[in-house]
Amino acid sequence: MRLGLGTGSTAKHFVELLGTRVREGLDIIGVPTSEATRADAIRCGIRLTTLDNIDRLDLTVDGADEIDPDLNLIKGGGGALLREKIVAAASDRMVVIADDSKWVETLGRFPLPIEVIPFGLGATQRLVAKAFAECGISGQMGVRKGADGHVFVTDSGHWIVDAHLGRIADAPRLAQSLASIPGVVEHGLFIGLASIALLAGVEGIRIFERR
Ligand code: A5P
Repeated sequence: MRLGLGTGSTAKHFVELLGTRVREGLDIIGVPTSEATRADAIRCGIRLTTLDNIDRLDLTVDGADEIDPDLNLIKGGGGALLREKIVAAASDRMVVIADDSKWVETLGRFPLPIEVIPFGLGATQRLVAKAFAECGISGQMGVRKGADGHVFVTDSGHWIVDAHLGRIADAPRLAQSLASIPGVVEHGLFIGLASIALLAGVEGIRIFERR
């Protein structure tokens, strides 16, 4: 199979377990969704390729920051949302793996990551605020900083604005609005991309399929 390899602490477990299977002879090739995952996959002996070399991926396995009952997601807590979305959109199926703390009735408790071009940030943020208002939501926005206090820069050289919205009543509508703003490279709403979510909790694993 041709696999998309997700990013984050949960996806890292998947990559490591996949590496064990590869060393036992499993024949797969992967496309990583971040430089961190690329390094992990190489360390685990997983053969890698790019989306320039293959047409489609059979499956992507990735984590999420929030999952709602329609299997719409917020992603990007780790800053990899752009490559994660490109890889998910190139995949026949996306399987989300998470613990059940990520399950929510309505998206928005987790701050929504929005990947932006640094140029014209003020103008971009004003249009983002307008999009929020048109969708009946509001909240504080801030440019993400790294642990060193400097602005966090994504693998593709962009910045991330985190929007604290609380509740996104109409996530598909907001996703469309944000996608049309010049200066917004991508946002962390993954609408209609996930096919299955595997949620681990104290009572075992629950499996949800997209309705
Ligand atoms: C990375 O940018 C994110 O989309 C992650 O997939 C998400 O933040 C989940 O990460 P954890 O598995 O570490 O919670």
